[in-house]
Amino acid sequence: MSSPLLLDAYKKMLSIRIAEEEIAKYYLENKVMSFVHFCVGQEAVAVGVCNALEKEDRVMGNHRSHGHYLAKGGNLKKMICELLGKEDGLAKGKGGSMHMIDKSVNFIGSTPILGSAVPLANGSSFEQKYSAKKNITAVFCGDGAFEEGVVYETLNLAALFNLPLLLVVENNLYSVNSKMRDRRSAKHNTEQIVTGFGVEYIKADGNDYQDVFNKSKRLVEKIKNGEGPAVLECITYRHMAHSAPIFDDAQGYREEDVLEVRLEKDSLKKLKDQLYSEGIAENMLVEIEKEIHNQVDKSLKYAIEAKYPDKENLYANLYV
Ligand SMILES: Cc1ncc(C[n+]2csc(CCOP(=O)(O)OP(=O)(O)O)c2C)c(N)n1
Ligand SMILES: [Mg+2]
Repeated sequence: MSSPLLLDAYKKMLSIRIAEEEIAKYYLENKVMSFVHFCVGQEAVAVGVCNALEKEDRVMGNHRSHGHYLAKGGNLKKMICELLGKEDGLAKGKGGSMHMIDKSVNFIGSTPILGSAVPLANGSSFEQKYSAKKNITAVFCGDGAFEEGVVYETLNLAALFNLPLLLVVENNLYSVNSKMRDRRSAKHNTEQIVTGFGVEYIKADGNDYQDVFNKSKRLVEKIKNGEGPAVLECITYRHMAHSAPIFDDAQGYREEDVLEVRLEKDSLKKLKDQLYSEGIAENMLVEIEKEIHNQVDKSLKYAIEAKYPDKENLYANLYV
């Protein structure tokens, strides 16, 4: 992959990380009006997959979707407004971190009920196929959500109708803090489950941008070629706690992904090392980081100063 493409990916991943690290500070000051599930450590999955998509391709997310939204070309100001409950937010400040939607970039929604976005995304891919559109829908779900029954119903229907669906299983080893071996039989085999439905399956190193991008690209091309749905399982590490911007290593539940390993295998570190080895100067990366901080600060300032919804609009667009 050429240096400009890698540099572009690095900027996107670093923007997500810096945005979340800055949001974390506000969260700890109780200024964020919503639960937040941080994706620090998982940026290569979001950017690797979304870089393999076109703007017209659609994406759906879950409860941990800041990275997915920003990687799809989302607007950071609007995302932060949503977290702070401001009217200019993606769901007019009423949805929070787990209910983001922005049709202008074909991010068609995120839902925190585990697995629930998967059949919705399948509906979108059904519409794409039967309207003879050339695009696909990609949906992200975690390893915990992959255990929900509705995911299997979706795989069955997607295969039956040969739908243009890419299911990205972001396997960060835990569902909250519960380990795979406490949730699945030792004989559990995700590849066999997926291929048993007649759906293609590929595993990627979710801590490696190039691996995620190359495998996503291959699958997206096949799906667009009418070869049917696919699952990309990305093994990745969540650096922070399940739903707070704190480091929870002291809880002792982590095994493979202890701090030293997370830092060593960090996708941003890997990309940075690759850029250095291709001759990118250190001061260039320092400047890029400064510029990203500037942009994030501006977005935060904008969101802090933005207005809350008027009282009379509080119940507008609410359906339940
Ligand atoms: C149907 C359902 N059950 C339980 C929950 C509570 N819950 C929210 S996130 C989460 C863990 C999800 O794990 P995973 O799918 O692996 O995603 P990760 O948080 O690791 O990104 C749980 C149990 C929920 N949101 N929906
Ligand atoms: Mg998980």
